[in-house]
Amino acid sequence: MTEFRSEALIALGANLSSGAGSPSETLVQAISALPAEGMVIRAVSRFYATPCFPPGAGPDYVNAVIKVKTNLTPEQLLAALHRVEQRFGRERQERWGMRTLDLDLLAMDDLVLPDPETQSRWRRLPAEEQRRLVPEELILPHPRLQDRGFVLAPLVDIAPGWRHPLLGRTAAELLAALPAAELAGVTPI
Ligand code: PH2
Ligand code: MG
Ligand code: MG
Repeated sequence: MTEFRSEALIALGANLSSGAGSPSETLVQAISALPAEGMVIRAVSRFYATPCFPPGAGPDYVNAVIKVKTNLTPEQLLAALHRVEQRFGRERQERWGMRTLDLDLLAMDDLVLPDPETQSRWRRLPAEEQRRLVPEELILPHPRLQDRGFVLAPLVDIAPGWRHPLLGRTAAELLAALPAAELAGVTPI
């Protein structure tokens, strides 16, 4: 079979060296580990050096976004991403904001999970609650996708026409709507 059921967008980030090497080397090796987990890589963005968010919480990141095809369900895909994170991860993460590898599922087809009301509630969460609250269930699209230059800049490299299923805006439109400060220092490597 050459037909895959779904297309997924995945954000990659790292700001600490791993067993694979520098953050960029970790991202390259993490991408090459995905086919064995049931994903076919369809597109890879440029790699970006990005200032850590929130400022001061750790070293700068390297960020990228990829597009994959898969027959995995969203939950299976998330579990596969967690396995790859663990393979490149450290035993402990002492501080929030520092990580050897972060793989975030941004979106899968035009799925909204668990339902539009819940996705919208997480998307509209006030900034101070975003620091404290972590959803226990998978929320799609990723609730912070529209806010982050380090996600939207690489996303627009590979999927400028991807449309947010609830906001109705494309990735390119979301990037254009970002405050300039969100893109300060977001630089292709
Ligand atoms: N990820 C975080 C926290 N802060 N900052 C940047 N620049 N890039 C990230 O990927 C990132 C972050 C938590 O996942
Ligand atoms: Mg993340
Ligand atoms: Mg994550």
